[in-house]
Amino acid sequence: TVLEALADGVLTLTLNRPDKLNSFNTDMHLALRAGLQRAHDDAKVRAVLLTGAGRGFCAGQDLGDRDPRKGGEAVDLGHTLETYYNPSLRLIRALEKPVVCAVNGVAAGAGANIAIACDIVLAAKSAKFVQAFSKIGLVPDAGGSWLLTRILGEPRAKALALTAEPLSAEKAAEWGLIWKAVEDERLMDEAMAMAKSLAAGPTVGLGLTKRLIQHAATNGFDAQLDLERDCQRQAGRSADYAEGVAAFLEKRKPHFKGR
Ligand code: LHQ
Repeated sequence: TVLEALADGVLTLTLNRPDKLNSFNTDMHLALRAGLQRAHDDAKVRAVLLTGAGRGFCAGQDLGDRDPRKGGEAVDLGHTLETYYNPSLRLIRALEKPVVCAVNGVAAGAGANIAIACDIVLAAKSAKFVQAFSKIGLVPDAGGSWLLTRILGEPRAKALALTAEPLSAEKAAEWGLIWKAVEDERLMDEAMAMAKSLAAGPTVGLGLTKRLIQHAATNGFDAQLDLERDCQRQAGRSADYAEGVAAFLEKRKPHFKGR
């Protein structure tokens, strides 16, 4: 249910239930989590590219799998979040390597919010983002209530979540919810080029940069200055920093090793 491919330091994870618009069932949750865990554990992985197979990116929860009429596990959605969604969201945010998301088609419900939890989001111009939750009596999850509000502010976050109106890729880019909207046929090439370039970068410094920017949302200025000091100390001890400076002074391209 999730295809994994590692090439040039990029671990590509492709959500793969195309006939269900890659909506999540238990298998796909476990497969995504395993892929993200591999990204943490395997030093050969220096960037992740997340995308979907077929015409959609991800339609959120497979509603057939969480039909309250069936009873049992389907009824406690808090359990579903804690057991299946939240671990993956935490892995994406905690991974100290860049995660690029190529939103190839509709991203709805938790699918939209998993996309925007990634570090750099590119979307096909035909893709749209739908906070579908309110249509079925649910609330935004998968980090969406936090991310949307941080990124867009209350007025836009509330309107999107309360109305479930689809947001086009171009509008999402204009609003700063994603990095950019690209022509459909260019999406995968651009996203892969971005992921490869990040994978060839100074992984330690990039990971610490991600950590810093994520902490800025909740730190005060003084705490953030302290965190910058600590992260810069760590980055300054990386082999890639030595290589970056040497390459600059020798007027050549750096060859980063990710350490
Ligand atoms: C689907 C789905 C789907 C099953 C399309 N499930 N089959 C967390 C905790 C626990 C439980 C609840 O949820 C959550 C978080 C969530 O994510 S809640 C939000 C769940 N997602 C939705 O409510 C979105 C439902 N889908 C839609 O609104 C539309 O399908 C969208 C806007 C995504 C796409 O519309 P279209 O492009 O018109 O495609 P379609 O509706 O024709 O869908 C294609 C097929 O995919 C279709 O199956 P069929 O057999 O008729 O071809 C759909 O039934 C199926 N599908 N989403 N979530």
